Amino acid sequence: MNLSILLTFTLLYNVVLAKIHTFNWTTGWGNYDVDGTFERPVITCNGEFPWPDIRVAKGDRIEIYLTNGFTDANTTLHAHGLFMKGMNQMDGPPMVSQCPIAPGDTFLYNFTVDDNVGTYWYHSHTLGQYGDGFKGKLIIEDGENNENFPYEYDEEVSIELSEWYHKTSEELIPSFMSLFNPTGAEPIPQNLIINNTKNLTWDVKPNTTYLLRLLNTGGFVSQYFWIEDHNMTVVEVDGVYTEKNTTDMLYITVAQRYSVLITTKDDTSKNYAIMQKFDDTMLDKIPKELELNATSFMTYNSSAPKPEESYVDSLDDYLDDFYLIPYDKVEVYGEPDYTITLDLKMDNLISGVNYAFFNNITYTSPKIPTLMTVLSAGTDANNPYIYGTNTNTFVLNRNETIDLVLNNLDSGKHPFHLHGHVFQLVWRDRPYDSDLGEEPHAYNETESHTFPQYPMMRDTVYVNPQSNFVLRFKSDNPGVWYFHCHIEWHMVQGLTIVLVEDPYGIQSDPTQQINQNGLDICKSVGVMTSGNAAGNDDFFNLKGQNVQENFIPGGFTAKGIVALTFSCLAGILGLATLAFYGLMDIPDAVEKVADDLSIPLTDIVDTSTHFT
Ligand SMILES: *[C@@H]1O[C@H](CO)[C@@H](O)[C@H](O)[C@H]1NC(C)=O
Ligand SMILES: *[C@@H]1O[C@H](CO)[C@@H](O)[C@H](O)[C@H]1NC(C)=O
Ligand SMILES: *[C@@H]1O[C@H](CO)[C@@H](O)[C@H](O)[C@H]1NC(C)=O
Ligand SMILES: *[C@@H]1O[C@H](CO)[C@@H](O)[C@H](O)[C@H]1NC(C)=O
Ligand SMILES: *[C@@H]1O[C@H](CO)[C@@H](O)[C@H](O)[C@H]1NC(C)=O
Ligand SMILES: *[C@@H]1O[C@H](CO)[C@@H](O)[C@H](O)[C@H]1NC(C)=O
Ligand SMILES: *[C@@H]1O[C@H](CO)[C@@H](O)[C@H](O)[C@H]1NC(C)=O
Ligand SMILES: *[C@@H]1O[C@H](CO)[C@@H](O)[C@H](O)[C@H]1NC(C)=O
Ligand SMILES: *[C@@H]1O[C@H](CO)[C@@H](O)[C@H](O)[C@H]1NC(C)=O
Ligand SMILES: *[C@@H]1O[C@H](CO)[C@@H](O)[C@H](O)[C@H]1NC(C)=O
Ligand SMILES: *[C@@H]1O[C@H](CO)[C@@H](O)[C@H](O)[C@H]1NC(C)=O
Ligand SMILES: *[C@@H]1O[C@H](CO)[C@@H](O)[C@H](O)[C@H]1NC(C)=O
Ligand SMILES: [Cu+2]
Repeated sequence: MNLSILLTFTLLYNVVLAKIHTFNWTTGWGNYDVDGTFERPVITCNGEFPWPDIRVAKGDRIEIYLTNGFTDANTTLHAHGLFMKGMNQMDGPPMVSQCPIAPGDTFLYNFTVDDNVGTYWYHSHTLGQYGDGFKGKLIIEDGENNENFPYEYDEEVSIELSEWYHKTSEELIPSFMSLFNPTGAEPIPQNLIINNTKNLTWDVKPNTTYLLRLLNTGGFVSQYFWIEDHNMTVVEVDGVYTEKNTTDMLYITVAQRYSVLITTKDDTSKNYAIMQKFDDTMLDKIPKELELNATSFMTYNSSAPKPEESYVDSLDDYLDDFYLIPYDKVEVYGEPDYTITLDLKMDNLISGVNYAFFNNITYTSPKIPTLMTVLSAGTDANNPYIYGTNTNTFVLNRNETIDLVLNNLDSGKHPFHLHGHVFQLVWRDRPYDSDLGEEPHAYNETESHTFPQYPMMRDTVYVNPQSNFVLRFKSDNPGVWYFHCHIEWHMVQGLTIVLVEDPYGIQSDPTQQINQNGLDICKSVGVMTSGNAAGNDDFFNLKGQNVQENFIPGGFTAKGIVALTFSCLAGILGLATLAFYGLMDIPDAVEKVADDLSIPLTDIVDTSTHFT
């Protein structure tokens, strides 16, 4: 066989094997009782809930026609963890790589899965929508029937974990981002769910090794996960195969995935508890009625009794993912060419609303999707200024080693996700506890640190309270990529940066030009498709750009300004107007504000005048 015949044969062979998976989805609303205690509106797919799984093999093409069936909200879809090489416009975040899809419009997400295998998910990237149910699993087989998976197993099964609210995001966001919530306390979920239900039964066969794919598709709280009297051997995290590591408990932040091997017992006389537990340190308040754990059932024998809940001695003994080793043993990349340092904090702006900041900037969407600014800016595309001064946009050169140093000045844990990449977690510091008088600990770049030889790689990782981590990755994927906290509440508060990676590489790639469908949805939603962050053709004129509110002026404390703004508002507008703006929807709103701020009620407002 000569070379050209061989090549033709190989090409044909590939064409035959690579499948196209087409989905035609319309969003909508329907009423469902997900947790068995309360019926509420959820986001449906073609009128149904939950959303379907996607299962493809590496190399396949996915085509999703997504029609916005809402009457009053935009939407978009993101395939979480997929690299989207050369296909940045299919990544999903609105005003980053595409325009929002307006009601009635259809956008075709058309991409091949070239470089990813393993456990992923898709979800709306429009604020709050995935918490309302717009999400599903996306499993990528490594070869036909997953034949290239590096470990042996008999059966495969997936389990999706999440928290669940009884109110919709539409109801929760206005009271969360309000004067009535000056500490930025996140809404408390009502339940833990599993596979979009509770009390799940997993029927298992004895003497069988299962590949169990676990996904936390929640929008807020991390979960501990364990199965009574069964070990789990981790073999994949976020699409990266690992050396085996056996544990009896996992800690899974929102957006993370773990694949584990579980070998069942050869005795079918007894059933076992599958346990989920909230990381309650992430909850500002723990209401008495909130059940912090949920029990499901690993069932060997349906006529044997259901198990009781299973306890663990300590929640501290979960597998620390820092120590996992990628199966491919990728060595720690060399010294960085470029380092981005981010200081995270939460604070109030002048309106009294609590926001999240990186380096004092709360992400404020540009007027033009950043990818379209890249494509229209010519040689100016490598100047971060044109992307706006309120978007935290960093420009990365092609094929460099990048360090992302994150200093968490906040007392909460945050799970961070980078689009378009997996990164090496080269450093993660321990938690620092303000209750023990410890100050937030920033990463000291001049100190010498020892990094693992084969750092763990994944796409979502948590930072400890008042602590820091260092992520290292290669800028080998030209595109505009979000890096953000995956707690949806913190996204709403602006905890995001944007990486413009190899802008000239984006410009010169024919497949990276915005397609007609992409241009059409912009036109429909009234967004221009060229210009700088302000929509100006003079790229160095940012007049008219979107910016955050002012900081609280010196001399005032956050508490003081909140109290002042609150009493002014109440005084000027009166109670009826506040109610009109939906600000009074929270029961005992004033008491709550006073309590959150630990100040007397009378410091906020003369209650006898305004609130009787
Ligand atoms: C998708 O479904 C809608 C409604 O059933 C139909 O009108 C449309 O033609 C379908 N589109 C494709 C590409 O199949
Ligand atoms: C789960 O079990 C509890 C207690 O028996 C019950 O109240 C609830 O409705 C069940 N939930 C579902 C979704 O089956
Ligand atoms: C949809 O997006 C456009 C463009 O950003 C915006 O002007 C409009 O307010 C959005 N619509 C809704 C309902 O949020
Ligand atoms: C999806 O993209 C591929 C590659 O650009 C193209 O060949 C194919 O026609 C597209 N699919 C549809 C339905 O437009
Ligand atoms: C969880 O749901 C998926 C469908 O999304 C299903 O394939 C799987 O079997 C379910 N897991 C269990 C343990 O029932
Ligand atoms: C789990 O693994 C540990 C350590 O390898 C072992 O001591 C223990 O017996 C195992 N437990 C079960 C239920 O297999
Ligand atoms: C499990 O396998 C062992 C050894 O291979 C065998 O002795 C036992 O009977 C099997 N148990 C069941 C329940 O099939
Ligand atoms: C589960 O939560 C309940 C109530 O919140 C508590 O009484 C029980 O001890 C918890 N069980 C476990 C295993 O943590
Ligand atoms: C497994 O994880 C533990 C930390 O939980 C770590 O100490 C150990 O080195 C890891 N082993 C392997 C082989 O990854
Ligand atoms: C943020 O603002 C504070 C207070 O004004 C200042 O001390 C700090 O240097 C600023 N941080 C950055 C990264 O600009
Ligand atoms: C960048 O790196 C990729 C992957 O290592 C390589 O294929 C590509 O040729 C490199 N590009 C340049 C301009 O060095
Ligand atoms: C950082 O480390 C260097 C070298 O050990 C030390 O001199 C310096 O004081 C440290 N800086 C801080 C802020 O701790
Ligand atoms: Cu966060």
